[in-house]
Amino acid sequence: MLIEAVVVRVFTTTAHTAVDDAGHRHPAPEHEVRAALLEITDQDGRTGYCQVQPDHLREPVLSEHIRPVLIGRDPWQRERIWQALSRRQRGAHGGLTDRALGYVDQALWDLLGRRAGLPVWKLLGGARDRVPAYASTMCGDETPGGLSCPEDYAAFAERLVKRGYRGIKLHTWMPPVPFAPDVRLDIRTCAAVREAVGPDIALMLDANHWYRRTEALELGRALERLDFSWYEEPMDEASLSSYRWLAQQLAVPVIGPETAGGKHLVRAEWIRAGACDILRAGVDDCGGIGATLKAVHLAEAFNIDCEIHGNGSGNLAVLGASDNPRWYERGLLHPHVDFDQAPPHRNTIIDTLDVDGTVAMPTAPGLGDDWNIAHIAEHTIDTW
Ligand code: LLH
Ligand code: MG
Repeated sequence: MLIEAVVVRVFTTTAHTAVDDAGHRHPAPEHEVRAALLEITDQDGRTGYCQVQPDHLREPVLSEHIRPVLIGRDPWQRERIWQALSRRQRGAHGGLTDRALGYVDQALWDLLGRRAGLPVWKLLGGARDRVPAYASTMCGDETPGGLSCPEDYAAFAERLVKRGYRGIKLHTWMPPVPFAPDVRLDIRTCAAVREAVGPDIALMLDANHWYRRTEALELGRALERLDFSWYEEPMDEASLSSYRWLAQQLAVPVIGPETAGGKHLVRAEWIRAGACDILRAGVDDCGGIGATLKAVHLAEAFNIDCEIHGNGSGNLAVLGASDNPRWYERGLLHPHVDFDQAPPHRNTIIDTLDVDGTVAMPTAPGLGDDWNIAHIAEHTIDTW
């Protein structure tokens, strides 16, 4: 059964968050946004879906790179398709991103799972049927009672623990917030949260991503004293040497790389260089489910964890298929946003939190997303 159509369907939906000038997400009044689904359909009329950023998968990318590889190909040749796309990246000069490969890979896995009548995490190995979730906060802001000061973070952390979370990751302040970045403020915030939740809750920090080495070291030393479980992206990840320098001086585990290009290959270099104690990969950064699993298994072979960046069904599929990530990243969360409310284009959310702080793997065939197909059809504004 061969692939017959590859379409991006753009539709409108509503959101309660928006990104600032630097791409960090914050609460916003309810407003209409554009979203999109990548749909890969076979000759039987079965379709695999992946939600995509419409501006990250434009028509020229589909027509010049993706359709020529996929149309007429057996979807069960998923790795062959991925390798063909991966090799096209060099000649595409940035036009075919790791993210685009990730979207295609997830939609293909969804199609294969639906064809097999199995959830993808089971097809991939079935390592566990639920995973502990950590609460991942939004970045700091200037909203009183939001995430505007150490006391706000501490109060929010107490709420999260009552909700069942056994782990919390703080994203602190980053520009364009006018008083950011500020190492001392980050330290005071981490201390306030540790004080609020006590010693038994795992805490992690994802701080300003552009500190200098000396600032990153000062912050890392404080995290050691506060018994944090990991320290994430305090510097530009393009500098492997800086992370090696940092990891060699700190006892708190340094995790990375989250956003560096180069898929599983660059992650091998980070392990080899001793630039991280915990590896990091996610389906949208690393080129899809297959490539993220390569990174996870690579880490396993070195007896290190690989923590998964981001939420969603593709990342859950990886988590259900492996056991050296410890956590699912649930968020981004904020005291003023109801994360449990499904947006209109979904009937239910994929990652309901149970009282014990875990999330169950989906049971439906494929990736398990519960799309509101009627809403999407009625609100479609473009297809390419
Ligand atoms: O800078 C941000 O807005 C966050 O760090 C964001 O990228 C988030 O996805 C993240 O890093 N989670 O770990
Ligand atoms: Mg991060």
